[in-house]
Parts: sequence; C-alpha cells; structure tokens
Amino acid sequence: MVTDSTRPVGRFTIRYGDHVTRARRDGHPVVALESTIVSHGLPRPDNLRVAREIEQTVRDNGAVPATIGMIGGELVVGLEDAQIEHLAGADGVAKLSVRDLAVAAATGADGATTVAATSAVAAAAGIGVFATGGLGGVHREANTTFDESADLTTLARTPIVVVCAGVKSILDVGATLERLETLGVSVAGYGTRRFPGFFVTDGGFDVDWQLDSPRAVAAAMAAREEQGVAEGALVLGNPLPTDEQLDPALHDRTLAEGLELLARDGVTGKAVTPFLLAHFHSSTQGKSLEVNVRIILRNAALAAQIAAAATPAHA
Ligand code: PSU
Ligand code: MN
Repeated sequence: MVTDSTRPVGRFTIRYGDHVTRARRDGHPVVALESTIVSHGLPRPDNLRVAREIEQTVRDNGAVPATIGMIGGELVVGLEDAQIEHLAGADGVAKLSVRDLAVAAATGADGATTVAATSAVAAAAGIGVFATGGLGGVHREANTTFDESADLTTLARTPIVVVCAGVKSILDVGATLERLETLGVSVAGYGTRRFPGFFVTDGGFDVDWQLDSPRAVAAAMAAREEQGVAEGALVLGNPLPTDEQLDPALHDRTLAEGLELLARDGVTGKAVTPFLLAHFHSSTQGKSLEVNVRIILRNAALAAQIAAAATPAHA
C-alpha cells in the first residue's frame, strides 16, 4: 500500500495490482484505464470481454495496463482480472466521480471510476497517460440543466494525457470545447486539426494543434512538465477513420430519439450518459457498440505507444 502526497489532485491511499507494482519498480510504461466504461458504458456480457481486450491491446503495444476502480472502499490501480469481472458483472457497482471517492471509501463501496476519478487517481499514482472512449462534457440544454461533466473541471487540475475520440457525441461539442479552453486544458488532434466526434469521425470543430506521432505527444508532455504548468491535462483527440465511424445519419436519428426518451423518462444527473449510450447500443442493433469498442481499442493502442515513447528506456 502506497500513499502519494506530492500531487495537488489528491492524497489517495492506493492499492497497486502486482503487475503495476512490477512495472513501476522496473520503469516500464503504464497506461491508466477507466472502469465506468466497463460497468456503465457497455452492455453485459460484452463489457467484460472488451475490458480484457483493452488491457491486451495496451500490452500488445508495449505498456502495462492499469485499470482503476474501487473494491470494498479501496482504490485499486491495476485491478486483477477477477476484480474487473466483479465490476463488470455485479449489481450495485457505483459510478464514481471525484466527489464520490471519499464517501465511497468510507462506506466500503465497490465502484467504477469515471474519466474524472480515473485521471485524478492515475495522476496521484504518477501515471502520465490514460485511454478512454469519449470524454464527458457539457450536455445539450446545459443552459437549463447545468449538466456539465466533472470530467472537465477535474482535467483542469490533473496532469495527464487523455487519449480519447473527443467528447461523446451526445453532448454539446462546441460548448465543451469552449469550457476546455476556459479551464486551461490543452487540446490537440492526433493527425488532424478537426476535433473528433466520438461515434463519428468529425465533431464539427477545429482544434488549434495537431500532433502526429507518439513521440510528438511525449515531447508535448515533457514540455509541459518543463514549463511548470503541469497541473492541467492534455486532451488528445484520436478520430476514427471515416470508414469505421457510425453512419452519421443513423447517429443523428438515434440521438434525437434518445434525447426524446430521456425527457419522457425524466432521466437526469449521472444516469444521463449511461442511458443515452444504452439507447444507442440497443437501437442500432449493436452497430454503435462495435464502433464504441473500436474507439476504445484504438485509443488504448495509441496511449500505450505514447507511454512507451515517454519512457526513456523504451523510446
Ligand atoms: N467513454 C465511453 N463510454 C463511457 C464513458 C466514456 O466510451 O461510458 C464514461 C466515462 O467514465 C466518463 C463518463 O467519465 O462516461 C461521463 O459521465 P458524465 O457525463 O455523467 O460525467
Ligand atoms: Mn452529468
């Protein structure tokens, strides 16, 4: 058990999985992975298979996976396979954002960490790269609901590179990009100046910076450390190739339906994102699920390559 008290994001008491302890000891590259995607973002039973595929993809690309979650109130960096299986299959697994971590720890909860909580814990563990699907952000109609993911405010004070396919397309992408700017979060496209739209290749907005190789991303990470402005994240948008995206017309139709159902069923708060993702996965006959899985695996591969490029002995 190791407590790291040097980082501003939190002094978490962390239990490290054996594979992560070995990687840290030997200076091997490590990639953080979230667990909410597994417990709340993907349907059973595919979620467990995908969780394992994500870890394998990280290994195949030269890094050690550290899936993060909470078991019995204890934060684990590098969940063992049986623990991932538990979070993927058990009922009552909590969706944990940063604000939930303390109460969940004190009550001995089992929980899956969101982008916000995973980045905070990963950064506290000294892990510099994190792969997910799509970030949370500003929801449509946030002007009345105030629904903006804590992913954004957490990334403003968490030094980590988040490899993602942009923000989830169920959100207000433009408003989210504006908030990322205000919050001082760096944003770059991977091989593109267009911000990706998660299920779809193009999210409809330009970004100011383009990085073209794992080495270039590693150099940006190093420059940020050197400049001493390392308290915020770098969001790296890694778009799907156009021939792998969800058909944009099907996407728009499914989203419109989903938003109607959301209003009809009065779904609010942290249930909104899982509800909309589940709607996509069930009403596209698994097409969106397939796309979502491809997104995550591509991001896991790239994150591993970046972590390797950032690790001196592995560059
Ligand atoms: N990316 C995916 N699927 C997901 C998520 C991301 O492909 O389920 C999760 C992440 O954990 C993210 C969360 O932090 O959705 C956002 O939830 P909210 O909008 O309630 O903050
Ligand atoms: Mn929300």
